[in-house]
Amino acid sequence: MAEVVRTACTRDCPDACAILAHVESGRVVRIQGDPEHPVTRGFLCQRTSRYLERHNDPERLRTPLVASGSGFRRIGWNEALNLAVRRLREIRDRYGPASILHYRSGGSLGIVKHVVDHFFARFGPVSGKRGDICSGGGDAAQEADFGLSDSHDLLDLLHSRQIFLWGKNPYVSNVHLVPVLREAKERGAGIVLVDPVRHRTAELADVYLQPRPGGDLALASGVARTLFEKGWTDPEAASYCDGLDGFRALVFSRPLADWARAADVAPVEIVELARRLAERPAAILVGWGMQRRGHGGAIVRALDALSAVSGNLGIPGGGVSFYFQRRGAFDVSTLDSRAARRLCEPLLGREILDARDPEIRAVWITAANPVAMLPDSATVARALETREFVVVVDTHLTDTARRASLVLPTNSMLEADDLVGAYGNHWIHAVRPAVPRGEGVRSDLEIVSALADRLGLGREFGRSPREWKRVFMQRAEAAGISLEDVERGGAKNPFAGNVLFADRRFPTPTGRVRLMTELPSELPGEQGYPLYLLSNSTAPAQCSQWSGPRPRGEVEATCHPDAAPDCREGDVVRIESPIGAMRARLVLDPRQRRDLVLVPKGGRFDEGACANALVPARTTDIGEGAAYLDARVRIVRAPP
Ligand SMILES: Nc1nc2c(c(=O)[nH]1)N[C@H]1C(S)=C(S)[C@@H](COP(=O)(O)OP(=O)(O)OC[C@H]3O[C@@H](n4cnc5c(=O)[nH]c(N)nc54)[C@H](O)[C@@H]3O)O[C@H]1N2
Ligand SMILES: Nc1nc2c(c(=O)[nH]1)N[C@H]1C(S)=C(S)[C@@H](COP(=O)(O)OP(=O)(O)OC[C@H]3O[C@@H](n4cnc5c(=O)[nH]c(N)nc54)[C@H](O)[C@@H]3O)O[C@H]1N2
Ligand code: SF4
Ligand SMILES: [Mo]
Repeated sequence: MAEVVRTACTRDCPDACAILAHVESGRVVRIQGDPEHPVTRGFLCQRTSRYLERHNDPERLRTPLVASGSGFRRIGWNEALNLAVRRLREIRDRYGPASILHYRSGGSLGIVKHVVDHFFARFGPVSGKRGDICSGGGDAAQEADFGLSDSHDLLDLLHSRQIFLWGKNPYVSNVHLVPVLREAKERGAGIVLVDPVRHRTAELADVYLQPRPGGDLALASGVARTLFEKGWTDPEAASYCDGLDGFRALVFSRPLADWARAADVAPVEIVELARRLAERPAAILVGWGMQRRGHGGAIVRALDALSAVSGNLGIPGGGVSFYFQRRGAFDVSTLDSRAARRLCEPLLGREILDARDPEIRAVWITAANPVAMLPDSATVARALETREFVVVVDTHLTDTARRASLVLPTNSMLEADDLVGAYGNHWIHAVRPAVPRGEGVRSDLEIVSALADRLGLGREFGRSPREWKRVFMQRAEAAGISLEDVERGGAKNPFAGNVLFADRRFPTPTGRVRLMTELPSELPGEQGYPLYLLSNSTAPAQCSQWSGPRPRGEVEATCHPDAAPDCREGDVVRIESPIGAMRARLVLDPRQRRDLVLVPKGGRFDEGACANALVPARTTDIGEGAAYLDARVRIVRAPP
């Protein structure tokens, strides 16, 4: 008899889908999107539709591994946990807790994962990270401008007359936005796409602009200038914006033709964007890729300003949406989040190598593959290889896990017991194990509970996942949404409204929007490396996690024929940057810009197929994000 278990997707994805897992004789035989869920609408993305292959993958780790010679030796859980406790305690007691670094990333967005941070705060506090490789620049921009970063309800887009997809590829990285866009379009909304990379979403758009990578700051300035010149700004704007004169002066500092040239678009295209933005209500959906640049924060600030001066803030169908507060419904305030010090995430490799007083001697890695996913992979790899003790908790032997002293195998998402909130809509869900976790694996919570038990760290670590969920749901329960509600198919975050800033009051020091009034200084070029390396999300992969069979050989690199003049379609090429290289198979596409090459954002470092081997470690202008997409490269023919 098949049983259907309701759960939710914990992957680092804006959608947080409601999943129905069909279980027969203790095995998950099929997963599907919940047809009744208003966002999931019965379908899952390409990568998670194939998740069963990852769950059942013969390469999944089933037993702890300890480094031995140049490889690993299998050990039992008891031995593994005792070893971890002994080494962590020795290093903490001898060199101080700051000599241990805990690094957690987006392998699972489950809220119960915060208990791992809590454990390391109580055991130490140990060193942690600061900044945010994913959204640091944009978060800081919206916090500066509005006092917080959040969004209108997803379905509020059905009230928009114009929808701007500014640096977004929802067909790949936000698939449950696509049906909403289609519906809005059927109701007459215009769709504008701004993206230097030509991709499938362009087919959905009425207007498509293909600016220079990072040209958005100039583009937005030109649009704002046009709004002022044509008298299309909101006459009330001065009543809720600080810095209006300064922003106006900024956008008038150059003529429209200059802004157009800097953005590499035509002046008429700028005027068309301004016209559509003035056709209120217009919603701007800000992608995440674009703010992973040296000027990433300034770009998002410019889009915030566009929405403000065009009168689109706080009205149904308007807004400038970058992020939905996925943790907003959950109460994690009882958890300890202290750190002895914080290392800058985008620069992590160098920061580990350079840390002093004390040096970093041990690293514990939770739900992350920093060797493949952080900038400057080689330095991250070296930083880990040169530590005394590195523990990696993962389902697979990743580029990072291969550098561990101890690898602890963990559960898949279909065995997870957690809570999750979306960052592309306001829904929250319970994650429930469709099947019990396999014998050989332990959840992150079980692992830290076992460590805490051995260390005598207190009874709270003995709580079950459900007991933790009750704690985290307390605030939502008080607002009328119970754990049982979210277990029955999810619920909307009770603290999120449909329209953000509807009263046009902002949680800034003055209660008003703070407009940007200065342009950042020019970014340096990279002599001899004419192409931008755009390492974007791809449909079959979740960052470095592929679905289906293990990829082998070269990744695909797509560019305009003029960007690789001596090469032909299908050639194996070397893509080189000042710090590294990768091999790739060339796909030529005359619709792309001539100044960029497109590769997958994930990858396999040890196989020479990883974009981050080429990406220098640099921070964004604000928020300590990672400027991944400013990496410059050249394409050369690979020796046979
Ligand atoms: N299939 C799949 N989905 C994913 C992921 C994945 O790995 N695979 N990753 C997930 C994660 S971690 C995140 S954070 C989210 C969000 O992921 P995002 O980073 O938003 O997604 P991407 O599709 O990589 O990037 C969005 C678009 O930004 C564009 N872009 C890059 N530079 C510029 C620029 O200078 N200007 C403009 N206008 N556009 C630019 C890119 O060309 C791309 O089309 O997606 C999640 N979804
Ligand atoms: N070049 C380039 N690099 C990028 C980006 C880019 O645009 N370009 N985007 C960046 C972005 S947006 C992000 S968010 C980061 C993502 O960086 P990461 O979060 O490091 O990315 P993943 O490759 O998904 O690695 C997560 C790991 O967690 C494991 N895992 C899954 N579930 C669990 C679990 O429950 N417990 C534990 N312990 N492990 C689990 C997975 O098997 C996987 O190996 O990458 C960044 N890197
Ligand atoms: S990865 Fe995103 S789109 Fe795919 S199933 Fe999970 S939440 Fe849904
Ligand atoms: Mo991300």
